[in-house]
Amino acid sequence: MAALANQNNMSWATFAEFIRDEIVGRSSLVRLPVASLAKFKSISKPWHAIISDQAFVRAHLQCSKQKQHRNPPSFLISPLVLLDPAGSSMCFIVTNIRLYLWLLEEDTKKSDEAELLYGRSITLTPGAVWPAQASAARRHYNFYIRKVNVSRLCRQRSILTVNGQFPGPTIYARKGDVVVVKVHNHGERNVTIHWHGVKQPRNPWSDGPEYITQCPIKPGGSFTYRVILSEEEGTLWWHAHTGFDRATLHGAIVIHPKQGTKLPFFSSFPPSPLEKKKKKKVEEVAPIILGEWWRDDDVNQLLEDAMRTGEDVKPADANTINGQPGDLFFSCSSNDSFKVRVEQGKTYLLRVINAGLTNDMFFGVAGHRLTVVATDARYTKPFTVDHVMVASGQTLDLLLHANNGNHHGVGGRYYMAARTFVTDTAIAFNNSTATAILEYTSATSDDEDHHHQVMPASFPVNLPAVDDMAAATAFQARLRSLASPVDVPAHVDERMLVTMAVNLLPCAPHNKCSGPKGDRLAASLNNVSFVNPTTVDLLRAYYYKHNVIRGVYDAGFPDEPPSVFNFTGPADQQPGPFTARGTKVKVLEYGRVVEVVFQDTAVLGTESHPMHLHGFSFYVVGRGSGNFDERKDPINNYNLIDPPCQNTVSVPKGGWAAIRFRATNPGVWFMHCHFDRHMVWGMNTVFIVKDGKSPHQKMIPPPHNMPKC
Ligand SMILES: [Cu+2]
Repeated sequence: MAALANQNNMSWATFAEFIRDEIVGRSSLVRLPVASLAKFKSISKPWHAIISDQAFVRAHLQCSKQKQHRNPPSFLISPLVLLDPAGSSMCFIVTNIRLYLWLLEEDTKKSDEAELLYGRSITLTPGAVWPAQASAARRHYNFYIRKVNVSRLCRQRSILTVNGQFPGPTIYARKGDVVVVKVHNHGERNVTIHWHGVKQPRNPWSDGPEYITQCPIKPGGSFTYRVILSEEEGTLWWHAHTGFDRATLHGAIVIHPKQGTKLPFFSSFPPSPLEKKKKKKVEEVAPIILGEWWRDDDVNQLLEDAMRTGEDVKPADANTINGQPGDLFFSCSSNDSFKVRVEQGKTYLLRVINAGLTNDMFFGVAGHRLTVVATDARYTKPFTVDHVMVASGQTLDLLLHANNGNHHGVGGRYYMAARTFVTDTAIAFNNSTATAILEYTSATSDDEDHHHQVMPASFPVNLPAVDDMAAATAFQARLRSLASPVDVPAHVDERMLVTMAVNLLPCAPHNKCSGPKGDRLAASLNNVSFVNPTTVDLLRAYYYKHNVIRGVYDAGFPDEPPSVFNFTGPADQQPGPFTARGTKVKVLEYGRVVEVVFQDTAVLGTESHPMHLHGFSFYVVGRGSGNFDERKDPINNYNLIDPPCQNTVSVPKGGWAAIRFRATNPGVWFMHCHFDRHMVWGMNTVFIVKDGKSPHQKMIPPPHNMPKC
């Protein structure tokens, strides 16, 4: 292996040998070491093939025994990874392999059976027999997007779902797995799916935001996403990245530790000496997804209305926990409340995800404290609280010790509650609290319902008020990475100060707008209100260098705001509310260390913003109120020892937050406010991270079936 990795030019024969050594004798499928394959360049005549670009190898396997009866196992090997188009695991043991070299032309990549330009086959028999070996698994899911009717808040509505489920199916995987998800669009509109918080190393092709990394999947079409897990462990989620579709198209991604490794936390805090010796088991329950519900409206209709009129988007009517508003405010939903059943004495892992479109949320459980152990699929130093604040897009892993059952540990009932946290109460907002039920059962009791009916649930007494910023700030300030010190970069190559504002755009001539002062609401970063391209996605434009001819984007996203003002000062010190549109991106050389300071402004009013970056997790090295002071704040208010590692940072209202990351993931990566109405108004930009010099620092080639615009 080492010998191959040092070889820049590898002959077809050497390559074939290498593949055989990797595959034959193993349980398929196996992931090939990326670095060595990327270096394969055959220049031996007559096969002028450069594997690192547009070539694929099709492999036909012979098996000792097939796992499923299908056609003879066959799959494509891209230069870097194995693709499994059939969507099934194949052999118990590979006994033989036949390889074909395929060269694909860009324009022929419409179907699996692209034109064979050059071909050569070779059959390899095992030189030795290896035992079947566990490696990173490949997991397969099929997502069928379709509408179903559901009833909430006494109304029936038709909503978009994955596989008829709301929330959608949970993806289960282990750290380092590859999850292959074929999305079939059986709906009536374009759709894409994003794997929120998954780094997708060198693979922006499967990231998902519409017109950023792909053209949407049209009705009747399908696309296979390859979700490459790497450093993530804990809870992430997936959601649609088209319009407001994610209101109902979302679900959890649960990433367990690798086989043989354990969760790094204890089942009670502080841990008993016995526990320190032997970690106790933590029970899993269904992920807890917080969302929002509009009683009478199709969310995409609301979006269209808002885009037409320039007005704000109508707030949701209710918050939800796993799709249910609960029974606190909404009597007609009371029988459908989501329930978590627990047994006295056990410790439960609650995976809380805020999938809300417009709201951050407070979450708490009556009669129980919660121990935070992870956020955004990264472990934290454990700390115990009465309630948490989870910003839109963020996840929290919480331990709940079930020590409060009544009647010999059976029959206690407690509300779990999710309340809106809002920072600008001058704007109309959804002032509601969703509830679910935590109830104690006995493992042996067959009389559970009796207990549940007689016990009224109690409400979490300490849940903060809807606008309790102090509670939210105090909670976020306690997040720290589990390790100390972490590998936060000490030296910064690129500093960016990025102001965030809600703005206005002038109403187009002959239009009638009903936003503030007869104009349209908009939003911006550094006074650029981002617009998606419409005829091609940015990734394609960048990769195929279409930008030179077609001017799809402008590489001039500014490193600082166009003017310096008292960003968070009184209204009379703010610049005019108008902004300008542009598709401006920031281009980064591979490996640069970037620091972004997000600075809220009071242009049309201060507000907190959950800023989400695709393709990276970043360290949140500082947060503060008022205007960022570049001389004092890095010294006084930064944590470079154990800052939390997140993919979504809650930038405080009227304040700032600083993040750092290394640009070691080549690709095209969206960065945006996770409040969807701010995103569609333009509070976004894109990082293009260029390829590095060595093969494993380059983007992998596109799959052959990218949807076309
Ligand atoms: Cu925002």
